[in-house]
Amino acid sequence: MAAANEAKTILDRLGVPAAAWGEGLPTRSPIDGSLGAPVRETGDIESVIARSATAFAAWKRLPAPRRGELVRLFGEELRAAKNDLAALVTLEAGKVTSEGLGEVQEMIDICDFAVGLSRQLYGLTLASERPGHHMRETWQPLGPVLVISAFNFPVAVWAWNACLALVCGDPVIWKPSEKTPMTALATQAIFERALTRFGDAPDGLSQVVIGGREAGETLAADARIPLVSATGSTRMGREVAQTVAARLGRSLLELGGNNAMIVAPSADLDLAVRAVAFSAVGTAGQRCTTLRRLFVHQSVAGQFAERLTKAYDSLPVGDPREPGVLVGPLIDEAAYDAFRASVDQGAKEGVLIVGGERLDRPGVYVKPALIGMGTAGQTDLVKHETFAPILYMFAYENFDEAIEMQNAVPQGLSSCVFTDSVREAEQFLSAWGSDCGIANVNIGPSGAEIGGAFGGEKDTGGGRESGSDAWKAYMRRQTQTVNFSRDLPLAQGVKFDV
Ligand code: UN1
Repeated sequence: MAAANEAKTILDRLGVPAAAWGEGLPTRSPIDGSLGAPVRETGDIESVIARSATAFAAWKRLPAPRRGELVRLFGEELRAAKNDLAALVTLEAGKVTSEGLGEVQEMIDICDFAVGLSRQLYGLTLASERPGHHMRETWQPLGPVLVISAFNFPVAVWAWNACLALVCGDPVIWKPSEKTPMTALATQAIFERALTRFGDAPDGLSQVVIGGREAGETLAADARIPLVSATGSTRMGREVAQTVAARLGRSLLELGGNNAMIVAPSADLDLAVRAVAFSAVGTAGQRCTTLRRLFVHQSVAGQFAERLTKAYDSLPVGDPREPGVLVGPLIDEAAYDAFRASVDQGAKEGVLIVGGERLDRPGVYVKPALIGMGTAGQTDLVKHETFAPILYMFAYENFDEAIEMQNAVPQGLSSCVFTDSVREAEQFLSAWGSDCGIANVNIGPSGAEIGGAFGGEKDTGGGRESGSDAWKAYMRRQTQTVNFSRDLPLAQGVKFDV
């Protein structure tokens, strides 16, 4: 059966209503390039926003732990549907089976995190300068949150946003990537099971908008949506940020990465080779945290390149459903064009050490490319994020220079160093070190856990999602002062007696 039709069978099983299909976006599987039935485009965006605003009025009145109960039920439904949803992620985004399962696990994990959080939306007690006064800081629900998600994490990144937003008291409007509408509809169907069990949730608490760029623009421009959380390219993020800023809304951006690894002379090279393999070629190089630049100390660069070449040579590329396959397809032909152009340019600027070929089969399957750049500087090619499995390898002489090079790109998402030197590791993690949102030691740059705040600086957009105190972005901070005295002292000692 064509992969796109297989996906349809799963959607039917998950209870996606027949009305979801119709005139609108085509569905597609990158596994074999097959087209499925189109999904209906959302016609009336105005009523989606209106429903969300109405839902907010009711949802914010429920106590946060009760809101957490909905997310707890959602986590249960996800556990029950894990295999189906993971299979869909594989069929629609092309991830290998284990990564598809991992993506759904990431959703389950954030559910658990959000449930705990629903009892821990802590504020502060502040010291008032006035006698007989209490001052505190409280976090209040914010309002409808728009989540714009990308094809490469078609469901997990929505879940990071949605689970936090829901416990914070905010309804969610989801505009998934045009490339992955089916996983979004499936997730919505699973969420609705949790809603039914929950009972008294307002209508329109979570809605999916199927559509293209225009739909996203209309939503982003609407002042009834106080927060827009967008994941995708820097180009898209810039547009969204400007639209949202023009109406003084808030945006939370998780955009491009150009993530690096430094391999120091003392590094455990076995570990480093394995880390490079997962982070540079996993998800066919289509994670925002994918390793794209490698700086290896010149004393070990030769042997490291050799070992990497061997690893790259034996990479199983193919149908992501097959056991043993580690590299699935690129999402579409446009992704291939970008891959081809960058690999060809890289071969001119440096040496194409291994990979770069396209496999002769339906779908876009490529051999991940390793390009040696020697001791050259970083050109525009290297500074640009090509969303494909291409790794540029440089040799470095001096650790400070390696850090400087790793920071000398417009993006600032993830970074890592492989070293056994405490000095190097601690320098990398210091203010003189990595300028990224994520900095790791003896771990690759991708595959972050949900418990940490996820995001990065510069062209990556500056937003933080998922763990730590990222929840605060989904709430409104309120400073409260209460006078329990029988006097009315003014702050700063101002006198105003009438
Ligand atoms: C993304 O590629 O948009 O750290 C998110 C990781 C994943 C999330 C990636 N947990 O690679």
